Amino acid sequence: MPQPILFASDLHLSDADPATTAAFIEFLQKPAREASALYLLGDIFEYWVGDDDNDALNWRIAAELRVLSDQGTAVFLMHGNRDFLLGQQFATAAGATLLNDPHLLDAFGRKLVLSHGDVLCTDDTAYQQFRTTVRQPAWQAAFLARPLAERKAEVERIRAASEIAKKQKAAEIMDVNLQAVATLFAKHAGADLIHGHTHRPAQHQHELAEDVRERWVLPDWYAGKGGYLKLAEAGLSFVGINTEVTWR
Ligand code: LP5
Ligand code: MN
Repeated sequence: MPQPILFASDLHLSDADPATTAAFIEFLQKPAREASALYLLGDIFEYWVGDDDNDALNWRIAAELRVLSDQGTAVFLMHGNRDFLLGQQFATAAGATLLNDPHLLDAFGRKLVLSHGDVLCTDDTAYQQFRTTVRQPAWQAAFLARPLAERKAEVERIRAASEIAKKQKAAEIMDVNLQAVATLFAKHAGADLIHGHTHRPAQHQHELAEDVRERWVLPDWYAGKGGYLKLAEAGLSFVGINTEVTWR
């Protein structure tokens, strides 16, 4: 039997939530070892200010991912809106491959588009403007050239501004825009979509002109609870971790 492929996102790992770090490490040491590949689709960390941040948690996670990849599970990392500065140094330490967003996967006879999901939230124009700025390579190089402590202080300011901004936004504008989803589907004939970011785990059907596509939304992990998607011969399914949340 071919080994399954697993997908998770939005772990938001930080020293402030040790239960989630423990749950994630248990996930890496158990179900992930039975998989041929693990796709982490962004926001693995609460935030990332550069690969030169020697915070113990960061390198503990790199080491755990390295053990996993060394024993035969291919590890793929996609950037999220909080850890888009994860670089090649971390990827190499983790034995992982960095992916572009979106990434097309062809496995078990089906096509899947993988994305963090933030790019699909096109109604959130303030966020998209922010994203366009901070995703520019020149801007990132200038940010990474600043001292580590300054970068951390800047991120704290942005997080605070983001929390205030989110309180003023209607819930709908922080979800994916259906036209943006349809446009992505149109570019990838016959593919279904897996994404995270919105923290609204569910399986949606999108009726397009020519066919019906599936959109699977990954859950966030918090206080030791989370979950992942498993792709195997039987199809896609959701597996909860320390949670009663179940959905097809
Ligand atoms: O992450 P989440 O789900 O809480 O909110 C996101 C959007 N917010 C963000 C910001 C991150 O949460 C925190 C920053 C991460 C660190 C990045 C590392 C280094 C970068 C260094 C940058 C100097 O992504 C939030 C969305 C929400 O998802 C739902 O989709 O709404 O977007 C915002 O709230 C953004 C605000 O609307 C506008 C921007 C406020 C910040 C302004 C600071 C100015 C700094 C100028 C730099 C260009
Ligand atoms: Mn996110």
